[in-house]
Amino acid sequence: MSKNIIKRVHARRVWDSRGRPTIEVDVTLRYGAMGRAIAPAGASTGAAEAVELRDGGASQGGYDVLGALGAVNDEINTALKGMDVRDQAAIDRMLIELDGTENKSRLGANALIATSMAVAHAAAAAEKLPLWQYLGPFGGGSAGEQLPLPEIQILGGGAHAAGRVDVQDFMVIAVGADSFAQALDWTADVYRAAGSLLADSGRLQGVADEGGFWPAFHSNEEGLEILCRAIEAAGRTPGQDIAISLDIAASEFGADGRYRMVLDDRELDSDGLSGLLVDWVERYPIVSIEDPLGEDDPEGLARFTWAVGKRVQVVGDDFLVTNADKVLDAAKRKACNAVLIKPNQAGTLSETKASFDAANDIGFGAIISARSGETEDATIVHLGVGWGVKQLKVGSFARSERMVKWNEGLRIAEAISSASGDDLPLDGTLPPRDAFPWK
Ligand code: 2PG
Ligand code: MG
Repeated sequence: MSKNIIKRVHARRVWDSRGRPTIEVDVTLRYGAMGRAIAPAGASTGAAEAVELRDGGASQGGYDVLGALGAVNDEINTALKGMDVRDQAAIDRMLIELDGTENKSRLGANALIATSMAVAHAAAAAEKLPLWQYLGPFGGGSAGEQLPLPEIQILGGGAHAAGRVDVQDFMVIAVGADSFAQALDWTADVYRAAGSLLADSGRLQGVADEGGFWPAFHSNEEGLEILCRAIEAAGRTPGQDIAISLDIAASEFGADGRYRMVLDDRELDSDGLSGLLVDWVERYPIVSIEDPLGEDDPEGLARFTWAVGKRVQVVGDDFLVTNADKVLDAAKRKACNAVLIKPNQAGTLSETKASFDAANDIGFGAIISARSGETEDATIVHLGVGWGVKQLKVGSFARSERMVKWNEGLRIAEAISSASGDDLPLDGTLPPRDAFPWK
């Protein structure tokens, strides 16, 4: 039907949460329906991620995106004009072929992912459906009627806080919450409590890239202690109501099996770091650890997963870069048991979905995730609900580029309950507890 035919693909330059330029794409259809999406940007990127195209040079410290912008407005617009917006697979194939490189470095993963996501939004708009619904059960998709379980950062470190703490994300997961809204309520209390604890002890230095507190700690382990105390101060039981999740982002402070933890003033080999984390797992209510070892250390990851993988979710982010083949390979090696799903690491929605499908096929857990550089774009929440991804990571519980995602989840929760006719709670059904890899 011609209402689904792409008339124009147009990019403009907008700004992300770090004040850097990024790409926004509008896909307009023949009868005027329009979809819009913005590319996010990582700071602790995996070496094998699809490459975002930055201009280099003097403009905006080298971060400008005029090359990627031109790619959308010229080549991509010409190629996609006249295509049926519902055929996401064909459009993504066209984008991949047009780029022609292994890592999307010619047109840029930022140009491609903003286009690919805007195409999905336009297809949903033509059907007058929100994206989650277009992708999900009411649009003939396969997802359930659940909101993903939020994984929310309380303290930020690593590349998001000038390396002041080596561990990148100290997060909480409200494992005992009954609904999406309750998980947010509980986490808001923990976030506030952590802020007060840090301020009262004079250790509050600021707020890191994703909105988590940026603390002046004497050791990485202090972060775990503060999390437990904040959970208790919020009136919850650590481990039972609210558990701890870490993103070690180990590739940021180690390579070739050597890890330098600056705050703890120690250098560890692969088994040393692994041992330290196993010790933390024994002593703190940790249910999930992301990138515990470097992306170049699959044997170490396999040893770590062997040690804790029955009771802890071991997540590959930099290690798997949202790549279906790498997910399958990791499963064979038994290196980790879950994958972080970031659309811009893959470069197109079809490739992103393929890595999620691969995870499902082999029984890996999956977390759909934002980047440290974000905007008002809330597409990942729609993908999470529409595809049926069980966990969602978008940073902390502050700053609008984060809150826009949590708030979109609340709106979707309400819409699901009124659209379903079943007796679903307005505040968002969460996946059953035994759905998580750490159970
Ligand atoms: C990560 C993300 C989000 P970045 O490592 O998981 O926390 O960070 O976007 O910088 O890669
Ligand atoms: Mg990570």
